[in-house]
Amino acid sequence: MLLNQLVKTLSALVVSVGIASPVLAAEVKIGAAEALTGPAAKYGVAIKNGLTLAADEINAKGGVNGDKLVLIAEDEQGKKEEAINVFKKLIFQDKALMIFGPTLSNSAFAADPIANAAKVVVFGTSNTADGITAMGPFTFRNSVMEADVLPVTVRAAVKHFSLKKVAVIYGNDDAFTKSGYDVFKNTLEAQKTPVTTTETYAKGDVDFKAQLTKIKATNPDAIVCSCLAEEAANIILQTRSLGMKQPFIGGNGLNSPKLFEIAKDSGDNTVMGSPWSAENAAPANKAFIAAYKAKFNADPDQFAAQAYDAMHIVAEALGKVKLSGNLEKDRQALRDALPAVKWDGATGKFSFRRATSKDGKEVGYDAQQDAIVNIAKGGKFTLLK
Ligand code: 1QQ
Repeated sequence: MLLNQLVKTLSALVVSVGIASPVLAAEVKIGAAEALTGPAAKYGVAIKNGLTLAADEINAKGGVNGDKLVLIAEDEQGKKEEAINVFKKLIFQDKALMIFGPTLSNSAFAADPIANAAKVVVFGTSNTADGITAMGPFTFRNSVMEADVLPVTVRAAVKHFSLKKVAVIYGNDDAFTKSGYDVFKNTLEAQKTPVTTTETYAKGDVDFKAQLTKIKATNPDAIVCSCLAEEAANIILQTRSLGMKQPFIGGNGLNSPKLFEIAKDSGDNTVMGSPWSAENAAPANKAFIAAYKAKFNADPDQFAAQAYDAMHIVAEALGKVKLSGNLEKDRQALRDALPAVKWDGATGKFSFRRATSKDGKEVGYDAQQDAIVNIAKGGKFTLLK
């Protein structure tokens, strides 16, 4: 209380000497557990940037009900154990109101139960595997599930390339690549596209020649890849070195400029779906892209856009909550305010959809958003028309 008083007095002083930026009363601590180093950092750093940009914009406009959003970003390295450690630090030590993250679904399955047990909102901006929000009522995400995106992607790719049969490759030891594979398998069956062969690899593999040689022998029209970006890029490059020219179809893992840093133009004709496109000329997206470029001197990607929107979604919910200073109550109040939020941001119109509950268990909320299908041309994704 004394501290609050002091902040207010200091704030008044700042106002009286005429500094232009708004003066914010209290601090609302928002945790972010993201992969800031290691192979998943290509996603995690973009996410941190998106969260930072949104928080800075919100604070510059007066914060949330006069309070300042303070982002506490910690590196969970894309590893389960680290995600658990970082969640514990943010919840029990930093006493964050809520947590964004972790970057990978694989880590979310390990760490989200901690947030649910502590009754703290955990908000995934990049987790797309099945079952994430089934972990508990405090789990939210604005990342669109592979189960919602892949059927749209596959249908568009089959039509565009007149595909008759495809081969499949996926990582069988990662929750996201495995879940994406399950969705691809069901989708291909439902859409009656035969699979010539299904090959697997493990996290960290760099040589895919054995699997690709088998795929080549079955002569598919395209290759479906449920992969993270770096593996996908190496798979694409090695396919070309084996003289294979097939287009690729992928999921959320491919939504990164990293794909083209490694695969360059060899990645052309890769088809993937996302709610976000750099070409979406909606004012909110144009403003986001311009602000991101100005702040980070780099082009944003889907992960930055989803994180940016996610911070705005949380701020919108917080705007409806009168924070009491009682952390337990405030965490619950944020949880209760989130489901009703609707937002039209960089990724377009967004609302929450209650997850499907199995065996009557209490569940969280998924993203309700349409996917746009993209195709790679000249080393970047462009809308597939
Ligand atoms: C997941 C994903 C990855 C591509 C996140 C970066 O979608 O792990 O769910």
